Formats: sequence, structure tokens, C-alpha cells
Amino acid sequence: MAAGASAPYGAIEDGLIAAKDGRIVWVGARKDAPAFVARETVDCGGRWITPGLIDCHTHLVYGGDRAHEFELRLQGASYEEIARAGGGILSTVKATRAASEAELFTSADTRLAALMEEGVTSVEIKSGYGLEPQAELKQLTVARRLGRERSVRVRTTFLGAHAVPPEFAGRSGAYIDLVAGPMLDAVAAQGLADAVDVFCEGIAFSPEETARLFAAAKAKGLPVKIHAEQLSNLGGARLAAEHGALSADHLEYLDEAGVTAMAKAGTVAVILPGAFYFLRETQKPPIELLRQHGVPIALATDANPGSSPLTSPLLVMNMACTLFRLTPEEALAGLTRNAAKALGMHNEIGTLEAGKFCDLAIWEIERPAELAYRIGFNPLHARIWNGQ
Ligand code: DI6
Ligand code: FE
Repeated sequence: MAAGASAPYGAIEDGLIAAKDGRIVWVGARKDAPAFVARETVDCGGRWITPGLIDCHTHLVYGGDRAHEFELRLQGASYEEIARAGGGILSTVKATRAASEAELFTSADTRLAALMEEGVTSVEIKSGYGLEPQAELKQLTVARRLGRERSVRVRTTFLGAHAVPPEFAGRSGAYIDLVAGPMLDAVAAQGLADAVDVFCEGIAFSPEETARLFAAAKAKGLPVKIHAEQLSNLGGARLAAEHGALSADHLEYLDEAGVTAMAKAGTVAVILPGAFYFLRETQKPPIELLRQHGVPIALATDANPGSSPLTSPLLVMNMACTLFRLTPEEALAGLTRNAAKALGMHNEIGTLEAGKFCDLAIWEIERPAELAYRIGFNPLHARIWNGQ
């Protein structure tokens, strides 16, 4: 399948992809192909080829796990209650601060491998479980190392404003000063982040604090993203759009003003069905409004220990269709074309077009809807990254 074509999924029958030095140089129907002198030809045996999947929102690097909180929740405690009692994100912060770089690398590597086994060729990884300068830098350093040592593109996002750390309890404004000041300075000086993110929510940071951080990010030339409207509507998505955000993520409580602002700014809506499912939320993101206003919809795992311990992009596609009524075609675009936009990488990845990286997933399927249709089944035949 390729971008721009008019068939469903942009599908090309009996297609041919030519690549050189890791980039696609030609895509189309084999009958239209110019004569190539190929060093190597791979016959995919009639299988489907899609762009490699892109997981544009993950928290893959962290210490410990939260299986015990899962048990507490099954005994009646809510996610917000656990967070307010010092559990939740803060229990992962403790474990992440205590972990060595090597330990963080090993546990994240296992989760990354699970994503790659289902065709992921690019992944975004956020910090946000350190919440102090050294520990945030440690998370980002590990994320960058994953990108150097594994055959996957890694984009890193500084999420120092994920939660208020215990040292700043009740003083979120003072903590934002640290995040937007010395912490961001260090992250930018070491070139460890491609974007800046914030959790704008009653249990985290206010719109005013968010705006302060965005201004600091802009001064560093870093694009911004937001976790917004997940548990309530604080108008975070609209605020982010007004700051030219690449994406606003979660969005269950998003209203039409937010949708309009996103459409105007070209901000991508990143929908995270794993967190919706795992927290047993009932408020669904306004998919129909997003469609009506032409806001691109991306999907991601949100892989994290607290609200979405999920490392299956294929299950994300299925959940987006069953829970939110996306079509399988929208779901695939959500993990390819629109995910690339959410990372600001739409000129490099996300569709099969000449000039982009040759990142492919080759599937043992009869039709592309199977990717979203099956549950717990992985039809990946092969994964090509950077032309290899
Ligand atoms: N929203 C979420 O769903 C995750 N972070 C966020 O801002 C939850 C992170 C956690 O519970 O550890
Ligand atoms: Fe998240």
C-alpha cells in the first residue's frame, strides 16, 4: 500500500518497492516500474506490505512494575485514589530513581522487543518517572541508547512535568519552575529530547503551569505535546494547539472548542485505547467530531506500568475499532501515517513514498482489515528497517 493512491488503504496490487541506502526510491505497480539494476531482490510471495508501524506515545523506560496496584484496584481502589495516596506514578518514580541505567535498559529492551515483533520500526519514548534532574536525564539517556543499539528509530520526549514529585508536594508551581528552567536546560544542552510533554490534569499540572513550560520549550526550539483531557476537561488540548503542539494525547473529555483549535493548528489527536480499557473509563474520545473537523487521528500503546501495561500495537488497533468504532483503515493510518505526523516525522516515515526511509512490515494476511480484526494473533512475516 502507498500514500495518495485512491484504492482503500491506498493499496497497490502486485506492487514493487525499490530502496537504496535505506531510503525508498520507487513505489508502484510492478508493471509500471522502470528497469532497475537491483543488487538484491526479495519476493514477498504475495504478502501485504505496509509501512513499519510507529508507536508515537510510550513510557517504555521505567523501573519496577505496578501489578500490586492492579490488585488494589480490583479490590475497589480507583486510579486517582491510589495516585493521591502516594502510589501510582510516584511508586514508579521511586523504582526508576533506584534503578541503574543498565537495569532500565534491560527492562525497556524487553518491552521494545515486543513492539518490534509486531512490526514497529519507530517508537517515541518519554521520560517522566525520574522527576529530578539526574533521573530524568538517565531515562532519556537509556531511551537514546535503545535507538543506537536496536534496529528501530527512537524519538525521545522530555516529560519532566508528568507528576509533582514528593519533594514538591503541594508546590507544583515551584516544581514547574525547576522543570522549565534547570531541567529543560540540561536536557536541551545534552540534546537528549526531540520534544517536551506535560500531563495537564487535576492530579498533575494546571493549564497555567503547562503554558509556562510550553513557553520555555519554545525558547529552546523544542516542539511540544500534551497529555490532556484524560480524566477531566481542563482545556489542555486547546492550549497546546495554540502553542502549535505536534499532538494532544488521550482526549476522552475533549470538547468541540478543543477539536476546532486542533484542526486549525494541525495538531494530531493521539488516541490511547489501552489506558481507556485498563482504567475502565467510560467517557470515549469524540472520534466523530475529530473526523468532521479533519483532525488526523493517531493511535499508540501508551506503554506504561500504571495505566496501560500494553506492548501490542495490533491490540491497540483492535481496541480502537471495538471500543471507539474506528475503521480498520483508520486504525492502520493511526499507527503509520498519522503517528508519523504526531512525531513531526511525516517527511521521513509513515507512508510508502519515494524519499522516505524504507521501514516496512510484511504481513501474512489476506486483507489489511485482519490487522485490526484478530485478537492476540501476530501475522508479522518480516520487518524491514532502514532498508535492511
Ligand atoms: N497518563 C497516563 O495514563 C499515564 N501518564 C499519564 O500522564 C499514567 C502513568 C502511570 O500511571 O504511571
Ligand atoms: Fe502517556
